[in-house]
Amino acid sequence: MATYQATASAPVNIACIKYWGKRNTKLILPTNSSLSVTLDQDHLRSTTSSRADASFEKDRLWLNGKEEEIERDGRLWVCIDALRKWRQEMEQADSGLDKISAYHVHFASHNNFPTAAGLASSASGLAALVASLSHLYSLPQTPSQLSLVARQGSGSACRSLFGGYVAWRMGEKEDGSDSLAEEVASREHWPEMHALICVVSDAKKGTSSTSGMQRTVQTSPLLQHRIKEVVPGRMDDISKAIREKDFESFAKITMRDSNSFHAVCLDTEPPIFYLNDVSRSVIAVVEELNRAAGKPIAAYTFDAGPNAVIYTLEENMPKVLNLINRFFPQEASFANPFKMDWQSAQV
Ligand code: 2P0
Repeated sequence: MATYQATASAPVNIACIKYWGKRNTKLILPTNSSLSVTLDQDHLRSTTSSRADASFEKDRLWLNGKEEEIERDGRLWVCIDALRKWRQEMEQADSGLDKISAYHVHFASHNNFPTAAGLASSASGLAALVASLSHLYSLPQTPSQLSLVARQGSGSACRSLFGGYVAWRMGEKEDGSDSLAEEVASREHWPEMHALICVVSDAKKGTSSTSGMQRTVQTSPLLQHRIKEVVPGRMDDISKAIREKDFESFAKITMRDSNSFHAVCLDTEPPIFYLNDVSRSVIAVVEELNRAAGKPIAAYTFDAGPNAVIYTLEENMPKVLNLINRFFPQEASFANPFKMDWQSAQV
């Protein structure tokens, strides 16, 4: 008897223009477009295998070896259902195809980085799951079409279906059919770009992104300014910087957008604090490095937690590493509650 299985992996992506806020929480439609860089590194990925079999009694998922429930109408369920419907349509159009859409599917997913390291795993995890099931079903859909599904698993996941520099266009339609990810430039276009991941804390974050961003939507006047006046121009400017490989502009926009995102978190009621003292020291060190260089040669960015990602060109990585090691020595990490670990990634 034929076995139907497929494996796919997807890397973590780190946003330069941040996604923060939904206009539709069910369909996961954002209040602004966003842009990220997908880290092309073997040890920051999720890998998911899916297997369909007539003997399976229900869909099941194991995440890092532990079974997680697939709630009916929950985010995962919605993704599986959407892909299964595409497969059903194919089977209806071509009677020669095996009717595997009728089988239940088992998924096994693992991250090759510690989930507790505070690095977003939902983006890579959901993207890997969608890619894996679409392989299993031999779906003809493009990565952008698949991103419509991954988006409904976790907003940022839609960007992890592409490598390189990726935009998630917020779209205008109410049904979300134009809220999708697309490539701005391939990784090969600007291979000198590197990212340094600085794990400031591996504690689980206090406020989840999902609940935090909706509190911001409900209470922050500053968010309205950000989504209407600030982000649209930045999306254009950073895309141009990427196309022209203009690191100075890329860095300035990236740092300002990270700060803008954390400002709207602070403008939320009650306020959300993701940065800690170490995060702020990283900002100070990078600002000083850039001041001394006379131009931006490194760019910090922070997501919904204290960990820093520093973008820099390969030629400047030794300088950045040297500085980070000097100010945040690894040896001290065990004694220091604000420990800092780092990993260099080519993007
Ligand atoms: C981003 N973040 O653009 C921003 C920056 C966090 C800060 O995408 O509710 O986990 O699953 O759509 O995708 C985190 O949001 O939230 C996020 P849901 P998600 O990367």
